[in-house]
Amino acid sequence: MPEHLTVVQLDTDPAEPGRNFPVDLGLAGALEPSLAALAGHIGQQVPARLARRRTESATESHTAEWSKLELEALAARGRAPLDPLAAAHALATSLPDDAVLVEEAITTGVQLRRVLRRDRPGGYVHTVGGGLGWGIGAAVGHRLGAPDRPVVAVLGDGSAMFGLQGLWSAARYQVPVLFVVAANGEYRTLKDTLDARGGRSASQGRYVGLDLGELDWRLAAQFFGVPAGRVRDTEELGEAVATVAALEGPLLVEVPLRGHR
Ligand SMILES: Cc1ncc(C[n+]2csc(CCOP(=O)(O)OP(=O)(O)O)c2C)c(N)n1
Repeated sequence: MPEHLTVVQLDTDPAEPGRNFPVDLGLAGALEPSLAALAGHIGQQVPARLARRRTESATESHTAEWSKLELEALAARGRAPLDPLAAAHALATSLPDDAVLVEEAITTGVQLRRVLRRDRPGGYVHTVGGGLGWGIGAAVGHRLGAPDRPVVAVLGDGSAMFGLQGLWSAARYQVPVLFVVAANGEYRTLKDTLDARGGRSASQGRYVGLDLGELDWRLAAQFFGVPAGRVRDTEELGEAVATVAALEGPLLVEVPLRGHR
């Protein structure tokens, strides 16, 4: 969050504003009438022409940023191991409109949030806490609870190992979920964090205990009875995601990704 911004949090629960992140002003109230009241109030503060100009300029800069990002992602498409932004873009742009994306993808999740259009309520599932291991189970639960919407779970390979047993439930109850494992073979975010701190790991290029090594996710899926494949390029990833609605049971797709170096 840029420092000069004033953060106002509106929530139906008065205990929520400021609970997880600091805010300048907390408001409690039902969202729809509160937003309508705020819009009326702000409408009187800002002249209509100025408001229109600001909206237009924000729209323009957003559109320009979006086009630049999209070009960057498209230029990075190619064969496995995939570029994380290209993979995130292929995934985000192939998702059916009504799909639910359960995202426990850590550094790939950062790229996904840059390119994902989140305009459908309930279409993006994440946690506020940082504990790993919820993603596979949450995806299975989501699909069981709301069977009308296709579910794609995107999981870091490290994260997937914290709740791998959820694949047993997916297989046992034949839950149609597409599990996409972002396989960079490492805990990339922890390496990135060490880089940001500028200590000995970064200067020596030595990251103790943060490599997962060669893991074959097709075999992990097979162990539980979940069919699986490995994508060879960005296009195959897009195809797997685009056809998620046709699944009749679980499917796991391993996506070899470029990692920290
Ligand atoms: C239960 C639990 N154990 C350990 C951690 C610490 N942790 C945070 S991110 C992370 C690595 C995630 O790796 P991966 O899912 O492969 O994503 P990547 O960083 O490579 O994108 C770990 C171990 C945690 N958040 N929760």
